[in-house]
Amino acid sequence: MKKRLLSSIMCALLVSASIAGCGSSANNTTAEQPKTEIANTETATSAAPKSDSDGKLVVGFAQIGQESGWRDAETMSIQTYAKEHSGEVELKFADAQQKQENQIKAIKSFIEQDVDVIGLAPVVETGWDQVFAEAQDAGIPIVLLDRTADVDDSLYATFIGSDFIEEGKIAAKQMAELIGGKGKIVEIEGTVGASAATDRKTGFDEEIAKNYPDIQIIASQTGDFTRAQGKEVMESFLKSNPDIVGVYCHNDDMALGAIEAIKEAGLKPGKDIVTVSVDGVKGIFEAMVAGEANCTVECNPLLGPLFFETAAKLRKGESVEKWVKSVDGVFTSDVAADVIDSRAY
Ligand code: GZL
Repeated sequence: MKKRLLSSIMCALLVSASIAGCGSSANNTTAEQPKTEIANTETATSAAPKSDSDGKLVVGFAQIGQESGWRDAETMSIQTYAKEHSGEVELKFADAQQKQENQIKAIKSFIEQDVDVIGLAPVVETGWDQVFAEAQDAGIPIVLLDRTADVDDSLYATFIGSDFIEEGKIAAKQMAELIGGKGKIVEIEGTVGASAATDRKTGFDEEIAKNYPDIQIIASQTGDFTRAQGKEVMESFLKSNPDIVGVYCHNDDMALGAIEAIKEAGLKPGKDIVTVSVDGVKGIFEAMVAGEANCTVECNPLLGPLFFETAAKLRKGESVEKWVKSVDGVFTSDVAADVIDSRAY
């Protein structure tokens, strides 16, 4: 930390004159992204710009992979923001291909490169203590994006993401309404150990158990948040359970796979078997317009601007909320045709 502080002071002295031109406050006000601002480095006297980054905010982001349309939308949001603000930010981006060890390697590399802030969408909740402590020892704050990690909250600066338990509860209420409060349903879960899967299951299952005694969840299995595995799991459910009236999927991509399986079994998705899922990606709106899906609980992936805004605050030494909660909506098939063209992802 001392090394960093000393080099930062030297660096600030050496480059303070040169950053006068490159600091700017930028409002990203394009329709599809929420309005946000990046810190103006001219006024960030306490900023510790890197000598090799011309005073820019240098961020390392360890992304999970490309498992779903939602994930691709989040990646686009992050990379687009960095590109549109290339005068103020430098993004080092790693795609971990769904492997925690690759995310850990990326974080270690970002520490070696002495970035200002590290961003991470933790593929699973556990196994982060050691590398988070290394980042803390190096004086580099960690921002968790869209999934949480099971560590002491002193080891990360903030979590930017949705309330997955609430998403699960909302999905349960929607499912109950769609099936008239009774019948046998199945559940296709996200990645084993991922906070988004664990909490969407908790929220849904507890709501059903507490308020809908005539609804039975007769099977529940992971589809790893992918369309292909969602289809495989639904095929197996259909083979062993002829009387399913609804399927709850932890994301839309698995629901789209389940819809394929329902159709190949000669049944009508959205009618014989209703679907409730989470994310709000374009594909599920298209399925709802076609009458093949019934409800999606939105989970906003366009977190790029908020992520960089938060990183800029942390670099300036400002404090941030421990949980910056996304605000999400709920969309049913009766409104899908009206809103599909305005969807940003
Ligand atoms: C939610 C995010 C989940 C999405 C999936 O914040 O972590 O991961 O719901 C994605 O589509 O794979």
